[in-house]
Amino acid sequence: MNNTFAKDVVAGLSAKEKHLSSKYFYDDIGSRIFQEIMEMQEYYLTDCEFEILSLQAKQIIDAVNFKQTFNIVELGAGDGLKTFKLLEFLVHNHIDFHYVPIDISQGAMDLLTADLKKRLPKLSIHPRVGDYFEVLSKENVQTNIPSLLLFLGSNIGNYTEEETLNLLKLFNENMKKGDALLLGVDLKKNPIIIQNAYLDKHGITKRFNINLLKRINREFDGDFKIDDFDFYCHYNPLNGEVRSYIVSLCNQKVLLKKLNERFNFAYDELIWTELSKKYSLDELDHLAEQSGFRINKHFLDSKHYFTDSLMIKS
Ligand code: AVJ
Repeated sequence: MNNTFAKDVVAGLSAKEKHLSSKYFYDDIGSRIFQEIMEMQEYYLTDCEFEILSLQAKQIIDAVNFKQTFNIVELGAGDGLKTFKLLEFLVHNHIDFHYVPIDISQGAMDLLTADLKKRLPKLSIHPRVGDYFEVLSKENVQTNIPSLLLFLGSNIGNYTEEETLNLLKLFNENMKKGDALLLGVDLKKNPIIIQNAYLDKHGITKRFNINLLKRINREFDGDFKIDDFDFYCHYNPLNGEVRSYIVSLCNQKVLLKKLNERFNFAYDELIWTELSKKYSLDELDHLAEQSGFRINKHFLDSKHYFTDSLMIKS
């Protein structure tokens, strides 16, 4: 893990167009900053999805329409807060199911399990720690009961269109006919609303990005001068892409002692850190169709900013 991080950092900072992957944002500090982002008023995504799962849990479960005990497998569950309303609905209505949250972080899974045991003592919970592709394929072999997969929070937005298609196909291959996927996706909308969610005036998203440089300093004994870097991001309403960057404010050198690697940064040079892609409902229909699903229904929030789209493996 640490080794891939090192390799990716060196490759990304040696590239002609420098890049670092947003998947490395989430060390303990980064995960805490992400919590702060989710609490910002401008970051509407969390509230929208919470509204959908609070008000439409019954409609979603009715649409899934499993006639027997089933699994709810959540990929990248994190703190699982967004899912709580859905789980609560099921438990309170005595619907038989097992909740299988999967996350790469042991810490996150321990917290989530402890919290849910307290808040929903009757919940049958089977947390798994690991890469979700591995766990997913194992899980599928073990069970012959239907599964509802959850991939929430617009995490899909971090993948390029091609990667997204491959990911959906991979989910599909690991599902049984009739299994369902509930996919949380941020929708294209007035560009100003999207821009404000990412280029926030509090500077929290900036801290989220800059923390990656601090993490590299910590883990590889680097000498990134944090004040000599800034943050920029841009939403392109034509292709639905928010792209985030770290900007070098001067011509400078950085040494990563532990890796014995040096990098030059030109004045105003960019490091691309994140893609947060937004979709239209038509685009989602098309993606679903191309990856072996049929869209059952898009469940939208009242402002129509976000969708939890239910896709069934056909
Ligand atoms: C967790 C990937 C959905 O792209 O909106 C929030 C991460 N980045 N603010 C997103 C993020 C900047 C977030 N996802």
